[in-house]
Amino acid sequence: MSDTSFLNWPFFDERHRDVALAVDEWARQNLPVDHSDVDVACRALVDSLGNAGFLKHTGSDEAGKLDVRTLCLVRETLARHDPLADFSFAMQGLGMGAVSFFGTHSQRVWLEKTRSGRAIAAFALTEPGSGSDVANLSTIAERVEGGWSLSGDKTFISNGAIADIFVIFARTGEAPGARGISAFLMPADAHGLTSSERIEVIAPHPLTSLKLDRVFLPDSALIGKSGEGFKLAMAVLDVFRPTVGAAALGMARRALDEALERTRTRRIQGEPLASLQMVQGHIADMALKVDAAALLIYRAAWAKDMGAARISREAAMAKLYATEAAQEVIDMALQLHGGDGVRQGFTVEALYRDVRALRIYEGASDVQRLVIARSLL
Ligand code: COS
Repeated sequence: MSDTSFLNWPFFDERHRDVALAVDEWARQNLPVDHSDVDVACRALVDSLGNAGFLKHTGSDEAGKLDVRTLCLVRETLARHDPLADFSFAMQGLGMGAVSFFGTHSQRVWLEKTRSGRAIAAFALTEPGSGSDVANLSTIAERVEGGWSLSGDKTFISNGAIADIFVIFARTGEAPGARGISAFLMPADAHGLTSSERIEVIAPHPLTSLKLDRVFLPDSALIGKSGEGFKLAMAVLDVFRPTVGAAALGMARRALDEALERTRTRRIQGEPLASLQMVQGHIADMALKVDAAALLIYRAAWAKDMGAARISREAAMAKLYATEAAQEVIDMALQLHGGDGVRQGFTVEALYRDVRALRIYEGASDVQRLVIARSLL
């Protein structure tokens, strides 16, 4: 196992240490899984993570509690062993985040299913014409008798083809821009909803576009108040952005472990690579980035768990720093592997591909800079 001394930091209680060790033990026995068919792999991962009891941490319990430190610890541990397992875990949380925080009693029935692995969740926000610019999304939800009729296109929807339930954002038009958007709970079998295009990416996972053609959703599908969907989306992202940082941290820890192993065993001029001071300098920089990322991530998670109303700045700092630092740590680990670093079948080669999207999804790095700067200005 990687260095676990960080678990003694004052951010954590005994239950956090227990969960981190339990997930690591489970991951050693069950991961990595076969990625040759990612849809099959993700369905199986949701099933096995549910059976192991870990998915309960992805949503709030009956008392409304969701522990962000636990979410982060599970994500970093899974990502260290198999980034696809982290993806399957994380999507249950992000997908159902709005229901966790703002769902009605009847909407929470879905949460029970996603927290046990009996249903797969997805978060449908991004559109072909609006990625970072959420306030200008154009999927329309029109008022009809007994509910709403939704039409439009969504894209880059993780779990798009395999989800049972979506939280979807659409324009209800109370006001222009951010103040005219609402959130809805939409089952995958809703009439008029199709998964329109498969999107193949640098590190494959079940990613598709969605088409909505007059999809009827009843009044009971509205999450929170109409017109407040933008704030709701941002509140959910505030909680999940530190967890993206945690996934990046798990990948960076793994890369550091791989670099340590490589430089201790690979010999140059009769000595281990690690005996070179220049290599030691790189190792030191990697370890520094790992710890700095962890401090920002668990500061944000701890602040939320302690009851902070809003952690936008802390969350943005955690996501921005941890994902950028992980990219650098993994790049250096790859470099220290020489030619083997770019060979398929080597862990660092896969990590190099796996980490890249994290600097883009759930708010690209420049969006995080914007959030941080606005909080200061
Ligand atoms: N929590 C609660 N309310 C928030 C909020 C948050 N974190 N962030 C913004 N708001 C509120 C603002 O206070 C403002 O409210 P008022 O109209 O009452 O003043 C409203 O929401 C609009 O905010 P703002 O003017 O900052 O919106 P912008 O259009 O400028 O957007 C960014 C801000 C770019 C930060 C936002 O669109 C964003 O995060 N984009 C990235 C989206 C993303 O992560 N996509 C990935 C999807 S999942 S892969």
